[in-house]
Amino acid sequence: MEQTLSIIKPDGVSQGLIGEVIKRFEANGIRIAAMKMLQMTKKQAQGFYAVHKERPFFESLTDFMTSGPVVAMVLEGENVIEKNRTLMGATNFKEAEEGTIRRDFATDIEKNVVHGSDSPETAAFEISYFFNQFEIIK
Ligand code: RTP
Ligand code: MG
Repeated sequence: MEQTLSIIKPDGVSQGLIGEVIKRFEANGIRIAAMKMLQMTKKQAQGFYAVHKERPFFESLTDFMTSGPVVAMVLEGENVIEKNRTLMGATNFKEAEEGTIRRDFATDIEKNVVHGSDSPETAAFEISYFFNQFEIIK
């Protein structure tokens, strides 16, 4: 079964959206296989978003992602990488479909509530970045 990494970003946690986001995952047949709350260090955020290190928003993004606690989850289900991306909506909430998490709750292109892996390769890297094999429930 496919797995992906989801993160409820600091703005999602501070807006009180942990339950709302998890409710949407479960209502759509996605299983939570692992979950933890943590506050990332700057180094941890830089490593996580290393693919974006040349982007103009890298500094701001890594500051934002370390600004408060996040909830990291391993999601499991059929086609879950794409399914999660669909539930999240477009990066820019103004372009996101109605009924998506970002359209409903994002406040800014950066403060867009959730992260989701975008391919099987990034999912494998991102899951192992936060979870070891004993923390992922079969
Ligand atoms: P994510 O990685 O967080 O799931 O989001 P994504 O794939 O939809 O977007 P991506 O291009 O990977 O960008 C990562 C995060 O960086 C912030 N961002 N800011 N200021 C900007 O123009 C800008 N562009 C992206 C967002 O928080 C985005 O989710
Ligand atoms: Mg991305």
